[in-house]
Amino acid sequence: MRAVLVGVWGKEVSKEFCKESIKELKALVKAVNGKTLGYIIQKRHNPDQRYYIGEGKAKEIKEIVRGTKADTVIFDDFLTPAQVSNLEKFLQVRVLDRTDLVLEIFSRRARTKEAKLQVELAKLMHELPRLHGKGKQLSRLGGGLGTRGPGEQEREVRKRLIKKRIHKIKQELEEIKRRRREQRKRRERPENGEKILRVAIVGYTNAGKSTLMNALTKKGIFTANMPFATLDTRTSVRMVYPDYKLLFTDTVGFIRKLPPELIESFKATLEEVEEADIILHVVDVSDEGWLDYVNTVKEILKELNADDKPVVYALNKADKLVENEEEINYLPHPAFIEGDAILVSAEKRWNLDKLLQKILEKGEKLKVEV
Ligand SMILES: Nc1nc2c(ncn2[C@@H]2O[C@H](COP(=O)(O)OP(=O)(O)OP(=O)(O)O)[C@@H](O)[C@H]2O)c(=O)[nH]1
Ligand SMILES: [Mg+2]
Repeated sequence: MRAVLVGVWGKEVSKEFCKESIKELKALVKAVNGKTLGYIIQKRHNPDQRYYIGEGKAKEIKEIVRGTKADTVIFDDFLTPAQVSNLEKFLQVRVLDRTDLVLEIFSRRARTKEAKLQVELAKLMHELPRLHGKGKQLSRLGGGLGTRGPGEQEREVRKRLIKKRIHKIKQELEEIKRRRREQRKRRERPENGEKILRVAIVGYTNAGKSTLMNALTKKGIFTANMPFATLDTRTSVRMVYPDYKLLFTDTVGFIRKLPPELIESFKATLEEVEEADIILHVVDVSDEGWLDYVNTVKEILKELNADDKPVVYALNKADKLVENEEEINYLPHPAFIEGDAILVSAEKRWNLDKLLQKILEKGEKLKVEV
């Protein structure tokens, strides 16, 4: 894939945010082994019905596509099916939006049966309304008013098939969810008076969640410098003192403008977040935009009904800011976080004891309140 990227800023989106978002889109392109040849951003208050961007900009993009020999143009937003087909006709190359790209990464990464089903569900849910849109349009192209356009019947058949498959997948996921719940119950049954604290590790993609989980529990979970390395929820145990059992769950990373179909499909996996006693929010503080990421994650937590849980922030990758563990103490503490944040390095295992201590403190408080 040789891609040109397109972003829009304006009333609600600042130029900086738009540029950050484009940078992230670049990482997503890389994750599917694609190459970004250039990008273009436009200030615009309302998306154009036909092209999303203005016609002048569309012409400019066409020039860039020709000059760079790009084969794909990727929009950093959600396009309507009509916009996609108008743009493809005009630009004469494939047009994708952010959702397409994220879905593609997810489908390449899915390994377990559950993840595969979730991704398939998201793709089908994404396709269904688009099938409809394209249908209408093609029949309009087909000419005569009221006549059925070419292929409409096939689309009807496809639509029925998709609906059936969606139903089937949902049933299967429901079954997996049920089994998972049972497993959880068994795992959480306390033995001889031990205390159990469920900690869900959440955060922006690539923040270091899995690395931290590995460092805390000595599990060998796959980590990588790319978005969405983790798609499966894994839980593992860390004993603290003889009688305190911490159950850590690693989760799929969050991202700005996460396609709603994906949140919906991954709800089963993210149920562990809803069930957790404490949220361990991992942040990559070596990234300039980390505060924006924190807010994105908070918003998604809200959607998962998990925004009222106690949160401990692990401000990760501190090793990129200072030379050694000692110096962490001299880093300014981010004021907005009110004392529940610990600077750590998951990779160098810096400050992990302090982090555990903080989690336990929160846990104790919970038990008192209950
Ligand atoms: N320098 C530094 N790099 C780190 C640290 N923790 C994680 N990383 C690196 O950051 C990258 C992402 O780490 P992961 O643990 O896979 O991140 P994640 O949050 O699980 O990401 P996804 O599962 O893709 O959402 C990897 O290349 C890690 O080696 C850290 O404390 N310091
Ligand atoms: Mg991970």
